[in-house]
Amino acid sequence: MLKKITTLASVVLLSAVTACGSGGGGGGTGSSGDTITMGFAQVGAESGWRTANTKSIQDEAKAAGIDLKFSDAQQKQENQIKAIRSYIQQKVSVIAFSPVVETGWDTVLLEAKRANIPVILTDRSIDSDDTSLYKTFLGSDFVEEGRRAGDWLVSNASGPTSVVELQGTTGAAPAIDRKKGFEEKIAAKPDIKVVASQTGDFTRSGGKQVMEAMLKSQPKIDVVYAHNDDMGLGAIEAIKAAGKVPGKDIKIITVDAVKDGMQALANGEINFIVECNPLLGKQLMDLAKKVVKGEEVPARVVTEEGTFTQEQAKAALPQRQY
Ligand code: GYE
Repeated sequence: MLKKITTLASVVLLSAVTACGSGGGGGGTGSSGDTITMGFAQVGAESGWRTANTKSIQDEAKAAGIDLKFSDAQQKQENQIKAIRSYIQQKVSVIAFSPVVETGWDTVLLEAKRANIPVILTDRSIDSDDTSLYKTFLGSDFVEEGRRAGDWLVSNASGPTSVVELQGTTGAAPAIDRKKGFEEKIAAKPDIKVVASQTGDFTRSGGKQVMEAMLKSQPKIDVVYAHNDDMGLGAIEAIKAAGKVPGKDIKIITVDAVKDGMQALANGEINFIVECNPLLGKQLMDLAKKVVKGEEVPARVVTEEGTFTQEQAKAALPQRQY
């Protein structure tokens, strides 16, 4: 499984359920004619992954003839809630968003439901008992990504190994799940210990800052596990500034596989990357058309992904789109 590379995202459809709700999937009252209007509340522009994700959504909305209203919440939940409320007021046909954190969405999503506007979760999920608040969730399996990172370390570590973890945004699904999957796998080797774990907020500057502090406070660091490429790239800067060689003195594992990360992997500064595919636009627009028509959609759509070693990164880089 570790060796498997998927260059193009394909889709695994899990449990198909009926798109419930009051006929027609709601919404649409404010759209002119047959044009679908989508309100999309993006997390922010915190990483290379996010930039590629935003471009995919904008390009594919255009290609699908969907009128896209797009907002950037600058990593703040309150901004996303405001954007969703404004989409409700504008009576868009469908709302899609990538929740910055997992909890605290019930109230605003209930407002959307009462306004009869269907909601699609993309990329990140929410933690709510009420699954009627959204029609479907399209995105990666973040626990599995964490497991793949842990598997690699278990097969490649020898002797006592001190790991520092750079976590994503506190409370975000990918931060919670990537930690969980990784811990699950390294538990098999008690020699591997996470000696420090802190958030770098999924940004390059955050990763650099946290790594600088860890290099000062930790007597021995063998491995960095960063929840995304950008934080790993920030950590590389800090490691170099401390006079150490990234990829050799300190091994680095990241998640995403965006171009800058893949380049660092090919150069030997990162040791292993778990892929997370940001190109969700096409699948999102297809789902949006269906929920607006009131058609059946699967409750969960999982993007299929692989992993990259240094050699595999060298081979894949020339064709990498993002
Ligand atoms: O891994 C990270 C971004 O939610 C999967 O968010 C996404 C994550 C991605 O900031 O780079």
